[in-house]
Amino acid sequence: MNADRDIRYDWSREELASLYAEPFADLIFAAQTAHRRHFSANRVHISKLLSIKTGGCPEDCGYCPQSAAHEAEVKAGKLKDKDAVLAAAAAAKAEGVARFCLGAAWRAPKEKDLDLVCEMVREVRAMGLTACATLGMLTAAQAAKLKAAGLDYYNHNIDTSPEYYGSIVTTRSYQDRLDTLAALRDAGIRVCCGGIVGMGESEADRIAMIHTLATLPKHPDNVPINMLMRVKGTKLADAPPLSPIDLVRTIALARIAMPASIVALAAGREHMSDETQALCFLAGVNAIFSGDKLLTTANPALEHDRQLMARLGLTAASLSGE
Ligand code: SAM
Ligand code: DTB
Ligand code: SF4
Repeated sequence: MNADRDIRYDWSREELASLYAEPFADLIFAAQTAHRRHFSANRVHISKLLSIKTGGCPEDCGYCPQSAAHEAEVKAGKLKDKDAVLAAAAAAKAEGVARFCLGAAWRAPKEKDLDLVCEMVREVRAMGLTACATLGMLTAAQAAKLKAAGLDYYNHNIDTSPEYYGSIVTTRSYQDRLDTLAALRDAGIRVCCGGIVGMGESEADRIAMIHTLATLPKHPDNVPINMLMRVKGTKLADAPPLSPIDLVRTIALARIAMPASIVALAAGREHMSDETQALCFLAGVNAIFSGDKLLTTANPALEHDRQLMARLGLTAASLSGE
């Protein structure tokens, strides 16, 4: 059977809600079936993040320690220089990482800064790494510039449901996010787009978030699911913890609704048991970030991840993506 035949864009919220509510074993079985139709079941893509410009961001995203509206213990810095970025990329490559992602705490890049990032992207790719970036909102011309520099992926999350978005961010709209996603698609850059769970959202919000992603004109190539890292000083520092079972159900839903997309377990692994992570892999996760730091928050140590992958019989996808 042609594996692409099960890629659908006509999901309804009701249909996704009834999948989400299925008996756990049935939901996981459906997710595994979808996963195995499109991917090698035990292969995981490993990316590494580097914050190239940290803190002092003018946006007020309630979850983010880098927002200037928050009093989190993040020191604002300038754009890192190219040599420092390339040294970090070389170290990541030596650790077996295939994708290197440059993150900047900007609402949108300034032209001069974008040119510097384009130079970094060119050199990261020349090292044989897949290059990703997340720099905030982009115009069509900026997306085209990044494409010309060879950028493989751009991360831009919708974060949550359209209904809940305004309770989390007020300095930009859901439509702004969708507009940047359209600019990326038009430029031919692969899209990395997902969201965050554990922000006090309802089950309906989690389902609506997956629905939004699965009914975009094209499914994102990568879907990162972040468990909120609750950071002191941010608006969501005291958000009620989400049960890992709900995280796993959300992941399974993403896997079923977007079967050919890479689904990443992004932020939050630091506070998850090995068993929760094993369930996430079982539900269709096939990507993680490695290294003990994400952008500003903690992530499991490389050695711990290596052992966990070995215990689960998971292997890292190579630089060629196989
Ligand atoms: N400033 C750019 C933007 O917002 O698009 C790029 C960097 S931003 C830190 C990348 C993504 O990280 C956000 O869209 C959000 O989904 C995620 N993120 C930020 N803070 C987080 C936290 N405390 N816990 C989980 N995910 C978080
Ligand atoms: C994504 O969805 N998660 C990553 C990546 N894309 C850029 C970022 C997580 C950041 C977590 C908070 C921090 O470390 O500052
Ligand atoms: Fe700025 Fe991005 Fe953090 Fe929002 S998520 S405050 S845009 S760095």
